[in-house]
Amino acid sequence: MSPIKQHDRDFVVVASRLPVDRVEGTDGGQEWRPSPGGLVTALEPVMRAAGGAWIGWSGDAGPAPGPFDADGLHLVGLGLSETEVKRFYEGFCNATLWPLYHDVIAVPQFHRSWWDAYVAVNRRFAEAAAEQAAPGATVWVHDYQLQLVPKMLREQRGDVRIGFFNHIPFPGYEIFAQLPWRRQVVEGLLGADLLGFQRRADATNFLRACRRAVGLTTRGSTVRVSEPGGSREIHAAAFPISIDVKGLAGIARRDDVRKRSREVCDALGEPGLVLLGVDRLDYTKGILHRLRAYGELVASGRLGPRPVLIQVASPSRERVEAYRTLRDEVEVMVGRINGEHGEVGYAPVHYLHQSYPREEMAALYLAAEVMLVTPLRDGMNLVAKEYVACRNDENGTLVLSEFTGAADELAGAFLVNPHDIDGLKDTIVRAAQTSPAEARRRMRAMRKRLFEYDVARWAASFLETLEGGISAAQPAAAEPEAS
Ligand code: GDG
Repeated sequence: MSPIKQHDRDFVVVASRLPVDRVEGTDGGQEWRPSPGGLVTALEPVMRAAGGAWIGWSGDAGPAPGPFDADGLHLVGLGLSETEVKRFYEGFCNATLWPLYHDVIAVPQFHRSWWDAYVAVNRRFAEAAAEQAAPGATVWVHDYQLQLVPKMLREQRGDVRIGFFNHIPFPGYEIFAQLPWRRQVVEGLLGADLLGFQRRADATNFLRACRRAVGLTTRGSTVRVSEPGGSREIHAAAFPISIDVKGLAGIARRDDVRKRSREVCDALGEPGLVLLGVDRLDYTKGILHRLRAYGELVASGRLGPRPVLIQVASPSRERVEAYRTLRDEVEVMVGRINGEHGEVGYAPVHYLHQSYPREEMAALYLAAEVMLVTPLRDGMNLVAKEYVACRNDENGTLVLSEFTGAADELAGAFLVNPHDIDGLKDTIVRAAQTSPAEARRRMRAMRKRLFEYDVARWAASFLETLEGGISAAQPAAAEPEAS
């Protein structure tokens, strides 16, 4: 553990989770293992250059691990009690805000005790940020779990610059208005100087909530709020997140990964067609709709002989009831399709309720002729971008829900409305039957966009706008490409 130093960090990231996981060490003690995600990849260079700190929860119930250095990053671990894990994380974050912000696909639950826990935990994060930030520092707060932090932090530290990025959609006002604490949430967010969203539509929805829930006036992407010391301008705009494109394309180019991809195909026997789905097992991802469409296609023979769908459904939020129910439903449907249409040596669906290393994921992306990304609602969806990044061979087609942020950017995809099962079936068939030349043209267009705008550019454009204020507010909004 490094000695606790305060007020000396020029750049502070505040996210619900630390970019490391606590694991059992070889000596029986506890160790921290990096959990590489897009966010840490994007922010690591900025963190290192600025000697930044990352504030987050370790992921377990129990006391705070406190500040420590891991892998060259300064981490400040906060603790959540077992009750807070239930009420804040599983409750207000995952059973109130998550369904509400994803168009009420599941019914959001509103409990006052959950809200109280949300306020208390947000306050703890804000206090930790106030303690770490140097005078005039930049603090970047992430996601729906921490929407009250900007205001709470500003109240303590009027000198810091505060950015907030929302990774999930911001809902239309008729839905958002259901939240009993809508005003507090909007006011919490307005503590920031810059609010980033995945799509323009999310920013527009937020600006409308400012007008309707708080009665503020908005002008373009700007909201003006009056405060005791004068008035302040806040900007809300789209900054579509991306991935470490070159890093992933590099993994997909490796000999061992390409060899593994051939092994996967061999292990499937002689599949007529390989389709792939990769999702956290979450009801927003449209897995049931996808399975219904695919099952009917297999039954009708429209995909030709022996198609195989590999469905990776990585375990997620297993203590939340809606997720347990979904798992049961998915597994019943997979069993039914395989039971009715499989035979000895052939299963139409390979369902994998597991998590895999990045190399294995890249090998699967390379094996897939048709990638199915069909969420009912998704802020961005990184899986779609990962598939495109891996296809150095410019082969493969992407079926993509129009209700994802990625659909605004990846115009070479076959866009679908996943609620329309017949439309989904027709689109999957179309994607499977595309000529190689047409598939290549589409893949090239998607790769061009992706390689131009990777996660480093995303972070840089957000931070530059935050530093530059209104005159630099030229958000990297996604412009659809001609397809
Ligand atoms: C939220 C928003 C937004 C999945 N299984 C394995 C694995 N994954 C990786 C994927 C991808 C990531 O998890 C999932 O990212 P998504 O973007 O698809 O979705 P969410 O988790 O819901 O993320 C979303 C995102 O935040 C970023 O702003 O795009 O809209 O909901 O990277 O590859 N990775 C490995 N093994 C697995 O088994 N290694």
